[in-house]
Formats: sequence, structure tokens, C-alpha cells
Amino acid sequence: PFSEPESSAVRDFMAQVLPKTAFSTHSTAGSYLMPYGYNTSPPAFEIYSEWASVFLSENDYPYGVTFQMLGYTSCGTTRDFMHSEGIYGWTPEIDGSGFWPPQSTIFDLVGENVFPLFYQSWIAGAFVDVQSHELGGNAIPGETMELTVEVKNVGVGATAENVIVEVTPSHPGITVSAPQSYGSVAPRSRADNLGTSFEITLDPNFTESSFELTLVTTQDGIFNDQMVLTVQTGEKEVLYFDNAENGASNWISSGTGILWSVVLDDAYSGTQCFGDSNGGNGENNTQNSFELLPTFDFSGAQQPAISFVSKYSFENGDRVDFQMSLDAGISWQTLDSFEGAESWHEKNYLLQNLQGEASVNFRFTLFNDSFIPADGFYFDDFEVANYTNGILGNSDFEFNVVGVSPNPFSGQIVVKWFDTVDFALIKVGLFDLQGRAIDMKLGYGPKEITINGLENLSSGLYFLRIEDPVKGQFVQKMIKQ
Ligand SMILES: [Ca+2]
Ligand SMILES: [Ca+2]
Ligand SMILES: [Ca+2]
Repeated sequence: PFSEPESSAVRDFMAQVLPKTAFSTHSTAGSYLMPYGYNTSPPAFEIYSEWASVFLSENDYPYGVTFQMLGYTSCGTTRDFMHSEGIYGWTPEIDGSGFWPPQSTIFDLVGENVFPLFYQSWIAGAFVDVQSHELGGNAIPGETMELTVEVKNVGVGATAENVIVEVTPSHPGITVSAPQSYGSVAPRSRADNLGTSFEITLDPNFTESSFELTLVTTQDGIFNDQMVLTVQTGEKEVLYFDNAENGASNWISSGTGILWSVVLDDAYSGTQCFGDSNGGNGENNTQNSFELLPTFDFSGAQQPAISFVSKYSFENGDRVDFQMSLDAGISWQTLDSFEGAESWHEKNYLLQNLQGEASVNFRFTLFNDSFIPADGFYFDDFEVANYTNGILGNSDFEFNVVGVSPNPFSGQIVVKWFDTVDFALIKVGLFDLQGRAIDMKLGYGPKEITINGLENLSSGLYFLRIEDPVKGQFVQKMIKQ
């Protein structure tokens, strides 16, 4: 080694600069190579993949060792030398049509590689990510919820100083307690605000069906990371929650290739999550599933909902489908498909169309084609819940159905459909606490139904029931002023 002036110059430069992280840029595979080039699996995968899943989420480049990304081994590369010297080294393979891509593509190719360069310089020092969160209580008008936020200094070179977490609501009807100081956070360490939760208070007159909370981390007053949470209003009954910390005994893995399991490479909450390929990338020509064993009975449910946090990295042609079955696993319908790459983020599904279904199963299914296996899919904090007495309205959830306003009401109630079903008979009824009908309205494929003449109704609690032959039945708690 170092027989050539070029390689000894690199060695001498490293000794002078003492970097923590480094890129040795190549083209044109559109992927990021990890050490070691001679081996088929990388060392320190948990650190390399944790970073890469963030800095490559913008350009969707997959990451792995040369053998996985390019199909051959390459010995004695700069990044291998760097890793052996305690430097985290990658070989970025910039995308493009060839070693001399057309001039017209240069701006795009540079643009998609700028964020990884920034991120690499940030993690060489200190960089504070939102690590996990826990939201307690119910989002009910006039009530207060408690939010704890855990952060992590994902950097390797410095302690993060003056770390502050701020929570910003999407709606003026939500108030949040002041930003909190997390002090100093050592490299690769976590900190949280357990015991001094953020307080999230809903105005007594809040009428939205959901709202968002944006969690922002700063270090010395400089923005680092953000995470957006969607909160559904109503009383939440948790039917199933799994943070993966107790293993995968509630899930069944089947199919070809590496099977789904607990993943230790990265986690949102705690130290474990679930995924298709622990310890590295997946395998080509794989199709397998991870099915939740409990079956759910939504026959008495008002608003079934699912949420989880996930991150993923797929090469073009590979994907994960999130699926449900209404016939005990004989047939599966896809609720969502995950392709490309995303860093940790929350997913929410308001499954109003499952209301009344007595037997519902859920699973994740992975499809890897015959070319380039990427890191795959990770998920954590998987929750199945039923919301009751929530506010129905224009929602940030993926399935929007109806809006009811105002609530509290005085003279009239207006019910609106955002997701119109033509030629469907919609029934809207207002009932008192004893179940007596106050008024009933029918509409044939309407976008709006108004119940009038409620001025003389005595103040108190009522229920509005909306029956839609396609979307199902919804019950909404209403307050008469
Ligand atoms: Ca976890
Ligand atoms: Ca993996
Ligand atoms: Ca592939």
C-alpha cells in the first residue's frame, strides 16, 4: 500500500485534516457504497444506514456494499482505508446516463447530491434529530394532551449545545406550552423531556377533525430537524399497540428470502423496530410478508384508525405494500404502497370504510425484483385504534369522508361530503341521549344536507348519525349551545 504518490498523498492529507466523515465521489450508478469493498456485508451498518436513510431520502439513491449495489467486489478503495482509520467513508456514485452525461443534466445531478454533502458535514459534528415521541390523552375540545419528545445527537464529532425542542400547532385553536431546553447532548446520545411534557390544549370551541403538530429541534438557535404528527380528535381506544421492544411473537413471517423480524439497525422508539432485513440489505427475487396475528372486530367501531412510523429505502422496481384482508387472509387489498426512500415519518390511516367489518387482518408485503437489493422497510409504534365522539370534518388523514359544522350548534347543522358518492342515498339523523330522533333528513347523492329549526332545542348533548351506503355509518357527538 501507498506505493503510489496519489494514494500516499490521500493518506497524508487525512492525517493532517483528521476528518470524522468523508466522501470519495464516483459516477454513475446512482447509489452510495459503504465499506468494505471486498466483502458482501458492511461493518457498522447500523450507523451508515441510519445516516444514509436520511441523507438519501431526497434523491432515492439506494445504499449498500459494492457487491450489493454494483454486483462485483472492489478491493482497496479510499472509503475502505478511511473506515479502517476510524473515519466514516462512503463512495457516492452520482447518477447519470454515463461518465460524461449531457450538459443539460448537470444541474439536476448536482442538485440531488447537495443535501448528502451538507448532511455529511453536519454529522461530522453534532446534529439533533427527533428520535421518538409519545402523545398521551384524548384530543377533545377543552382538554389537554401530554407530549414527550426524545431527541438524538446523530453526529459523531461534537456535543450538541443549547438544544431546544419547539412544538408548533397547525391551527390557532390549539395551544402548546413553551419550547423546552434539552441542554447539551453528547455525540450518539439521546435526551427527552419525560416529567416535563409539552401540554397540548384544544380550545373548547375547536371544530376540526384533526390537526398537526410540528416538532422542531434547534442547536444554538439553528434549525436541525423536524417531524410532523397528525392528531385525530376524539376519545381514542387503543386496540393494539406494538413498539417492537418485546419481540415479534404477535407477527407471522412467511415467504422467500430474508424473513421479516425485529430490526436492531435503527428504531424510532426504544432500540427495536420491525423490518424486512435486519443487519443489512434485502435479497433479490424476494416476496414475503409480515402479518399481524390478532384479527380486529370493527363491528361496533365508529372510526377505526391505524398509525405507525416508518422509514424505507428501495431500488426502482422494489416496494412494500401495506395490506388488509376481510376474509381471514384468503384475499388481500392494498391500503398503501411504499416505493423510493423516506426517512422516519408518521403514517395515519382513518379507515372509516372498515366500520362494521367483523374480521380484519393486516400485513406488510415486500417485493424485491432480480436487480439490486436495498436496505428495505422499517416500521415502529404500530397502533390500531378506534376513535369515538370525534369531530368529523375535513381531515389530514388519508381517507376523508364528511364534515359537520358548527359544533357546538345553535339553529342548524350542515353536513358536507368531501368525497362525493354520486347516486347514493345519504341519511342524516339527529338523536338525543335517549336515542329519540329529533330530525331525519334524506338526500340522493348530495354534497350537503342541512338540518334546520333547532333553535328551540334544549342545550346539551346530542348525537348525529350519518349513514352512507358506501362509506358506512358515522356517529358524531354534538353539543347544543
Ligand atoms: Ca421501538
Ligand atoms: Ca434492512
Ligand atoms: Ca431491486
